[in-house]
Amino acid sequence: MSATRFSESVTGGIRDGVLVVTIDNAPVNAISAHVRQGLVKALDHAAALVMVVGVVITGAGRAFVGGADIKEFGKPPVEPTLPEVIERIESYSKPVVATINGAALGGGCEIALACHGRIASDKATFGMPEVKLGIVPGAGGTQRLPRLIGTVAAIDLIGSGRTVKSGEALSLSLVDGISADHLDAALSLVHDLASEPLRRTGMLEVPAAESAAVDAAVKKVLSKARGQAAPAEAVRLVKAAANVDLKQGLADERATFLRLRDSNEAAALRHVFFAERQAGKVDKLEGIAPRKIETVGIVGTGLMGAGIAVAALTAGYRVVGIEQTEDAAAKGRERIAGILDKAVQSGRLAATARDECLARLAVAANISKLAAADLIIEAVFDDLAVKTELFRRLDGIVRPDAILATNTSYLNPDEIAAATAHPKRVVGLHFFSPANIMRLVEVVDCKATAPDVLASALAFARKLGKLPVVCGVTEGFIGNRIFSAYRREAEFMIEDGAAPEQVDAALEGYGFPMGIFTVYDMAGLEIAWARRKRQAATRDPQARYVEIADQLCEAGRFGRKTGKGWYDYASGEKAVDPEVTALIAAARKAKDISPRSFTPNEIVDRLLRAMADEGAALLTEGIAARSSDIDLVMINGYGFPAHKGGPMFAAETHKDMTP
Ligand code: 3H9
Repeated sequence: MSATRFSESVTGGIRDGVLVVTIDNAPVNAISAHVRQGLVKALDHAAALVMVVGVVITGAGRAFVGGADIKEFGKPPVEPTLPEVIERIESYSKPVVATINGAALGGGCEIALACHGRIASDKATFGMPEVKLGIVPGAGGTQRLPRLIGTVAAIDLIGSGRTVKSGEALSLSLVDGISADHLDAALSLVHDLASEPLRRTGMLEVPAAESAAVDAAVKKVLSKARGQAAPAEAVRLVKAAANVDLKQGLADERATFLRLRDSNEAAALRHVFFAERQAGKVDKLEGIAPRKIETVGIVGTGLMGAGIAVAALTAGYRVVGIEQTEDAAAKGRERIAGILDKAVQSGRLAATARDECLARLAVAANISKLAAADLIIEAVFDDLAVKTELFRRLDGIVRPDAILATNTSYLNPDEIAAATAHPKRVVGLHFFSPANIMRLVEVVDCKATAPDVLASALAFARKLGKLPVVCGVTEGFIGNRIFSAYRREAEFMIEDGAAPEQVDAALEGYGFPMGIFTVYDMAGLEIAWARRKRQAATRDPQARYVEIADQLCEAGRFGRKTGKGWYDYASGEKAVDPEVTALIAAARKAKDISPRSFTPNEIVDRLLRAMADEGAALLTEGIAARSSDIDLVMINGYGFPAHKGGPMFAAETHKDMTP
């Protein structure tokens, strides 16, 4: 098969009378201008050759086509546009079959939809993740997908942006077949199709759907939208496909795509997309190989340790859990098995995978079992004496090349490292609870951490499927330091006249799933109280200090678990408590503060500024390497709405500083 080059990224060769067109635009075959130009040239070429019966389109490498080139968004348009290319494919006089060898996402899926047949490999995945970028599909996806798989399934896929594997794609009728020899299967499909009228997706009727099922699918999508525009627009367009002709539906889709593409929301989500791909990249680690990690020791199998164990087991590691007594070890094993069982019940894990995980797990009361571990993570009580004592003991037990990680939230990991004979092998791995679910891990580069230890910690976190963000040593690392500044500012506003429920409502209106005082009650007030008491002696006496949270704790109001905190939970529901209102009023009076009113905009604006200012300090101090890392920490650890881009993005662009 001699190859013809149609553009820098598109080549073709004739096989069995079919032009096999390959898109090769590493790393993900995004549809850059030269891909679009190459595809049109390839179609022109095949149209002119009488001996060619049809065309197969496939991708080089691991992806079929990863979607439109997101880097082109915001730049002047270059002809031909993707809708033009797709229209050309759909109306082509000879059969065009997509051979989907890997990810067919966004515009990649739209190309496949416009073809006259689709054959998937068993590694193929399909999705329309546009809503995750704050946009809707812009090359016919909202109009063609419902014609092929029905309105309800199309609302689910486009509204959620989720990706499906080839098996599910086949059961949805998104593809015509799955084959290990997908290219051969596609060639034979072209020959079959050549003898019959072509099935053009855009010409199909949208199958009738029950309105109750459509309403339920819409409700599900909108319940997760948290104030974002794109999911509602996507759902509207998919529903319209059943009622308007293709041309009108495509025009509406295109106009919506272009409007959303230029919105603040889309800019914020693009920022998050690229921020995630930057995270964990460290210049000084260029060329440094991570150490091999196969067995992970976890000291402490409480809530946090068990969550970490589950994350490590499901990523394929062997895990050795350590407890102080046989009884505690048995309970730890039960806790880990319980989390795995829940994952099976909710369909996130296959029962066979759970059994494999349990076969790789040992929980013992004998710390010497850690001699086999390549990485040891401590998840014991957050107390300096406890942790330093443990690390000192580990020196005599673990292998000389084993890595020691601390999961402390607030203690100084340099002090923990100093307790060992080899501080170079110590690193921080700050997981968020529940550790098997939360994506964020702050990877703490301590004073003495060796580069290959840091590289190993990053590689480990990535293998767990986590989002690792590197940070230096500071009280509370990136997230808790910003959270403290955020909480301090919220308490200032309470003292000045805002009510906790007003602050929470303003934050929820901005897109946080929960306001800060509700979060505070969920987490419990006592840990921060204990820390404030520890810090009392060194606190700047001139700095403003709000006593209200201390007074709530003194009154035994530790949050949800004690039935009351900033709110009252006696009825089972969160309710404003007149006792708290009175306590706040008394605190204001004691300081001669006349309460003033706050608008939701002012509340959000002040909280965003407090976060961004603390973030700027973290950058100046070299604790965070880039402001986008700070955004990721707040989005993935503290509920900051991704569609606002994170506090630093909101501050830098001056967008959405008021909602
Ligand atoms: C769309 O299609 C709109 C259409 O409806 C309408 C148009 C008219 N563009 O994730 P990775 C880069 S919207 C440009 O680590 P993986 C990425 O930045 C698009 N660049 O790889 C990174 O660069 P670097 C809808 C892209 O193997 C490198 O590729 N499509 C794009 O873990 C590797 O990325 C999507 O939203 C892109 N589209 O995962 C799909 N995609 O090395 C987005 C990636 O410099 N992409 N890059 O840091 C993905 O979900 C994953 O990249 C994918 C591969 C699953 C494909």
